[in-house]
Amino acid sequence: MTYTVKKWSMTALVAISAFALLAGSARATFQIRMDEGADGSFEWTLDDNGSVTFDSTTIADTHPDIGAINVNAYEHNGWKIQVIAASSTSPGGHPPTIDILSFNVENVGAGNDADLVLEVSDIDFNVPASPIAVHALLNMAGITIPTGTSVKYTSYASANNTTFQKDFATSTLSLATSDVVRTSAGPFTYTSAYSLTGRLVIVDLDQGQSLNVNVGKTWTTPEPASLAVFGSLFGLAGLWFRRRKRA
Ligand SMILES: [Ca+2]
Ligand SMILES: [Ca+2]
Repeated sequence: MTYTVKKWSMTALVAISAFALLAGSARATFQIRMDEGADGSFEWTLDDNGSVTFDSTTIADTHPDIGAINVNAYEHNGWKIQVIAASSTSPGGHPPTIDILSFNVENVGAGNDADLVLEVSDIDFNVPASPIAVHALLNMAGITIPTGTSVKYTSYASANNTTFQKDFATSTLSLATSDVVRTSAGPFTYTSAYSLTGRLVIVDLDQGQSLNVNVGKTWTTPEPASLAVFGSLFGLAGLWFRRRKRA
């Protein structure tokens, strides 16, 4: 009896794994890319569950799930990256989200004054039932920004449904040591599947300084309920900053 159950379990496991692989190869459109130099062109682009070699360094997604990318430590061009973790909820996640869960970076290069740019993107987000607004959100409670450094996160949506397509700069969030500037536009109406892109730019992180950006987020809010949650989160963040300023 035990043997039969085990055998059935093994068969199910193999079947599920095969299905996961098939589903994975069909839906691995989630990508991240990074620009570490001053030339403005991207150094590398990494597919979900893929790997890429640049400048003799192999960068691989170590997270087996589709919709989740993990990049472990490497060093290039004066930048020491400890970890990048990002996620996507395409096609049907609620709310539809492109997320930078963790991005840990240190400037270790003498005379390295370039901006650091990280972008995440995915396609095939489901057609919304009603007009949607797209927001950028950073979890400010987790970020300590060195004096003189700024962080800017912008979210984009595109009806062209192409990765890294930046048709609408729907929302921007800029952070310096104690200033938060947020702009927002929309909602937009889509009649077909759309793509989401998040762009994180770090400016003037000096040599010897490091930055841990905990949550950069591009998400869409189709329902008023989500907007209320977003508003209260933002209110809390504002409260935190006011308290910090007073201290
Ligand atoms: Ca470059
Ligand atoms: Ca993955």
